[in-house]
Amino acid sequence: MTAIPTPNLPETYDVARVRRDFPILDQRIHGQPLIYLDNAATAQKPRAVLEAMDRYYREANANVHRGVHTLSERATALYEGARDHVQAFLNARAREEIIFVRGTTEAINLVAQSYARPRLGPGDEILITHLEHHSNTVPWQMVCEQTGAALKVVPITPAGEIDHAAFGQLLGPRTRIFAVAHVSNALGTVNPVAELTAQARAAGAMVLIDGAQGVPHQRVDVQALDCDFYAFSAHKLYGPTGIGVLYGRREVLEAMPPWQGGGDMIRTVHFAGSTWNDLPYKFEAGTPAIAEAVGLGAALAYVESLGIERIAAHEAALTAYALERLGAIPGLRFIGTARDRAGVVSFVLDGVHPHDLGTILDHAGVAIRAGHHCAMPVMDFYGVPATARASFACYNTRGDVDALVTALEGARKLFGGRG
Ligand code: 7TS
Repeated sequence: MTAIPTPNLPETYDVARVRRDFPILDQRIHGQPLIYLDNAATAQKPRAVLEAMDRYYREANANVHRGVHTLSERATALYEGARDHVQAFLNARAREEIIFVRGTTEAINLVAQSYARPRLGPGDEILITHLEHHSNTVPWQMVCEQTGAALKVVPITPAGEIDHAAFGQLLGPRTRIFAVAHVSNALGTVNPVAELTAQARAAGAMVLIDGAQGVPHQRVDVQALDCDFYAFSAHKLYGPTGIGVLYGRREVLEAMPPWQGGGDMIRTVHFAGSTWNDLPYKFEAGTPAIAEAVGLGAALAYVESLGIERIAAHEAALTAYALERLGAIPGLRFIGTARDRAGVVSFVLDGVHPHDLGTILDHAGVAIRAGHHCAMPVMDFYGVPATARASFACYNTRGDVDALVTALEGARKLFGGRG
């Protein structure tokens, strides 16, 4: 197994130095310096990732696991090296537990179709929560439709936290799967996933954690969490789009049938029948996203070089500053006020539709997301059609927050806001 290199951690977090690693940040939008605050949608990529992918295509491009020629061996070593890297990053027991997929969405669909669909039937329940992204809702709705199982939803409190008492009541002998976000992308709530997992597993349920917003912002140890599945996307973790990871407990993955059929996932193919390859290849049909895996490996090395704990501390300080400064804007209401939160701040501004806000801010060079954030049930809960959302990454600064506040003040004046 390739160990993650011991990072040479700087004494203090030098955000100016970090910013220089991200070439895209050095540009103007509508004549203003780019302030990128849409990191929950996708994070920007450091030079190390861009160069690793470029180098792969220049020096090693070939298909994996098939050729005996040098380039194929190189490509295979790089692709499998990335898997080792992910294993170390998540502290999984074995490399076979790391399945490369297209992203969080595909990971959850894989579990829904390969784990849940063959096992569930009428009388069984799948438990999710009210703050899930659509990708941790719709695949379960589909599998309920296919199997006759029922979807149950744990309510949230007005602050946007999981209602723990209701969770305890909804969890029961019928609960076969509990699927929960590590961090809500719409509210920023950090869910107490270790505690929830322990409770769900004690009740006999399998646990899937949607880590799309978890992995970029805190250390994740799947053995400590003791979950059955953990899913994330590389592109929110400074890596490329088109690749993500499904971690699965080995014995659970062993017992699951393949999801997609094709090359690489088989051992033998005859018209009378086929047999399946070992883990993890059983779940990786077809030519995988090789350059993207290399990019993911480089992204993990980059994150480790900064230190995920340092990134988390930087983002926490920035979030506290943003809450203080945004909180002082008249007519601004936060959507989601959980005690434990990641670097996501959702809000609405009196008299200004979030979409208009997004456009006005863009003209000031400030990129935020405005919309339902693929979490329509969360919008329903708060009775809003959409929110504006600023989300932070390792390269954001207090100056970025100040620019956001200035742009919001401008928008408020434009729409005749008083205060
Ligand atoms: N789960 C959560 C919690 C997410 O935030 C997202 C993407 C997904 C799953 C799906 O990830 P994908 O990489 O498979 O698309 N969230 C967002 C967002 O907040 N804005 O754009 C995408």
